[in-house]
Amino acid sequence: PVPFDWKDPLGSNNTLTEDELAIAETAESYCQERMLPRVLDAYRKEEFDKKILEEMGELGLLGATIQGYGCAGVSSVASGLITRAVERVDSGYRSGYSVQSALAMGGIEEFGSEELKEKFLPKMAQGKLVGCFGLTEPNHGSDPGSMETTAKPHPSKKGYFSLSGSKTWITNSPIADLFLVWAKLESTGKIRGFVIERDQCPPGTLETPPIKNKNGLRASITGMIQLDECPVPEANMFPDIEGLRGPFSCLNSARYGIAWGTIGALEDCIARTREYALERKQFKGNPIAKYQLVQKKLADATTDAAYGILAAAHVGRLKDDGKAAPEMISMIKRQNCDRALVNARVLQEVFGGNAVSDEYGIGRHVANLFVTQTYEGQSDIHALILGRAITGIQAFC
Ligand code: TGC
Ligand code: FAD
Repeated sequence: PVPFDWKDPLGSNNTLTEDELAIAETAESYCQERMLPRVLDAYRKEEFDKKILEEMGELGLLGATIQGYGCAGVSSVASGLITRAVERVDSGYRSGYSVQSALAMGGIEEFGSEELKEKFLPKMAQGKLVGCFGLTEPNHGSDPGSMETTAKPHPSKKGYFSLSGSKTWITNSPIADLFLVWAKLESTGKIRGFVIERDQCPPGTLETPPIKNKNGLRASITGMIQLDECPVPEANMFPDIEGLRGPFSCLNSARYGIAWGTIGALEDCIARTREYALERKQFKGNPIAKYQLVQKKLADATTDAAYGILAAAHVGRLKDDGKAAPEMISMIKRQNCDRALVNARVLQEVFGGNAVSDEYGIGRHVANLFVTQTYEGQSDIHALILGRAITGIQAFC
């Protein structure tokens, strides 16, 4: 019989191409050798090292699905494998990476003018320009359609818009060079996308204070975007997209990535728990891995991880064929985030008191996975998106 591999229980690696396996190998080696040694300190100090994006850029891992502009042009499955490798280390590193690649670069690539793409994408691919994505506001999270940030013609600068409003909980904002901000055009009331360049903003028109003392995702930097009559060139508005379809199209790619990434975090929890359970002895010198209740926890988690990867890979193939409905992405984002969080919380029990020490890594994953279940559409919101698609009736309000 074919031997069972607990690290790849349903043989998902057999469905990958040679190129995808090579990209996964590059990403896994980088993440384990260069990222993992930094994460505990970064998490304790609540610091994100910007150099990480430059290092990933050197390896061709940023904006990897984009064709041209210095990007690798790989498959959606390959980009999922990168995301899984990064989040195996930490969801916060994956956040910084996803916002750069899927939300900021992805948005510019999908909706930006040729001029914007040529100006920004090559430097973003090298990690030399850091991007962020501003949709959420203090009063509007799950319901971004009610946003209050506005854009109107600038009163004194011809050819410029003036943007005012606040975005909050924005990954990368305190260190970003570029801000993809969604705002309502005052003349039409329609949502439009704007690229704001930090170094072009007069003093006092753009502030990006960090949000400190988070109890999850501490290796990622999060902040606000405060705009006070910020002048933005008309050429920096996305020309042909209006309404929520703009930000939600970017979110399709980022949510797809989270479906892969959270399983990477769960796989790390499984590996750590297995190792601990084989070493820790209780009752007559038995390793706790010998006990049935501990084995069940590992069996449940490993099963959910294996199903999660196959579903993400399947949707990735459909995405590249233009056959992935947004609701499929809602389904895998919700399911993989929820199952990763539930299983990580259960596996944490296997560490006993040691679960409380950050040296064991499991508590960090649990705290991070709560955030992944919340951002890019909280799980209940994705349930309602699915409910609407199943019944034809929307239940949001
Ligand atoms: P609704 O009527 O559903 O749709 C409005 C327009 O948008 C279109 N649309 C989509 N287009 C492409 N892809 C999708 N997934 C789409 N979903 C909707 C839709 O066709 C329509 O287009 P049009 O042309 O007819 O106007 O809008 P609604 O206001 O009823 O929305 C409801 C709801 C709940 C689905 C939506 O607001 C929602 O998804 N809320 C969740 C908010 C969210 O996900 N925020 C994410 C912020 S970014 C973030 O968290 C980044 S964290 C990253 C990190 O650190 O890793
Ligand atoms: P709310 O919308 O207030 O929801 C609170 C609760 O109410 C949730 O459980 C929700 O499911 C529930 N709820 C709301 N409406 C309904 C309803 N109709 N029916 C049933 N239940 C409902 N945003 C960005 O734009 N860019 C970023 O880079 C970004 N990064 C983030 C990083 C971190 C660390 C965090 C924590 C958040 C980030 N976010 C970002 C914001 C994130 O997308 C929002 O937090 C999320 O969309 C939820 O919005 P909210 O926090 O306002 O919660």
